Amino acid sequence: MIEKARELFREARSLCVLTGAGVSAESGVPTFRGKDGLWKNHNPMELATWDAFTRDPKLVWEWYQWRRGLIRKCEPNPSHQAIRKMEEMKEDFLLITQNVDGLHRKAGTEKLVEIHGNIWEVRCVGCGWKEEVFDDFEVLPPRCGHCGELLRPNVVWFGEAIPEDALRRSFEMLDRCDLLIVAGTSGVVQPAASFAGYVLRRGGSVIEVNLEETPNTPFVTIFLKGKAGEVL
Ligand code: BJW
Ligand code: ZN
Repeated sequence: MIEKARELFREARSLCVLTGAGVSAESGVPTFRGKDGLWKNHNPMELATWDAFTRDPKLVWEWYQWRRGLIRKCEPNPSHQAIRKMEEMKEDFLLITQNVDGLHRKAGTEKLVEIHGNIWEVRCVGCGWKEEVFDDFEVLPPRCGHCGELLRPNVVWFGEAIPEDALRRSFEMLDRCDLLIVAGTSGVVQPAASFAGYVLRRGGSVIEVNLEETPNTPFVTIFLKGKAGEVL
């Protein structure tokens, strides 16, 4: 299997990589659907919504502040580094990540699209002002210095659209890549969950790397079971 995967990798002129929370797990970032996904008994799937934010912005911000504190201490792991090396090896390359932690950028990857946004960026729900903030907020929920409205993390919650530019850049690559490597994602959150099927239908190859099988597994060209940091 790994030999066949190597061959597909070598032959690919155009390489796309799609990552999910499993790729950051080895850096110490909790996954969403894993056993460590709960925070103070709250399900992340219920916190990552506009509804939760309007109901209780302080609670949602406490969750994000906790995650930001945790991620701040995390370093890229061998998965992030392997993907950066792949970028060096292939002239036509794009990383599509669902991760908001910024670890791929920290590892040096430049050709990347963060389709679910970035946890270090905040956006004003009133005037749309955006900025990167690395430090903790003293008062939660934080407010905009320009208009006084609530600031929110600049991430994509359930029911919200993926930013148009991110989706356009993703599909430009999904439309032309010879190989898509899908690593560390449970393959249940749309639209990323359909990228593997999309590439396969147009004749591209797909290698999936995961600790366990996912809804994508029956359809991929090669499934490599194992830790992303080792397999990649
Ligand atoms: C390892 C490992 C190791 C562990 N090595 N592996 C069609 C059908 C049904 C529903 C929908 C649909 N289209 C849209 C929807 C609704 C919804 C959706 O998909 N719901 C499903 C859950 C049913 N999608 C949306 O709402 C999306 N928006 C959208 O489609 O908009 C349409 C629209 C158009 C126009 C106008 C308006 C709307 C948006 C989805 C946003 C997702 N947001 C989150 C939060 C981001 C912010 C934050 O971080 O706080 O994104 S939810 C969460 O899930 C996060 C993740 O990026 C995402 C995916 O999770 P991921 O990465 O797969 O992690 P896990 O934990 O699930 O899996 C980890 C995997 O790693 C596991 O498989 C492990 O085995 C593995 N693993 N360690 C290798 N060491
Ligand atoms: Zn504002």
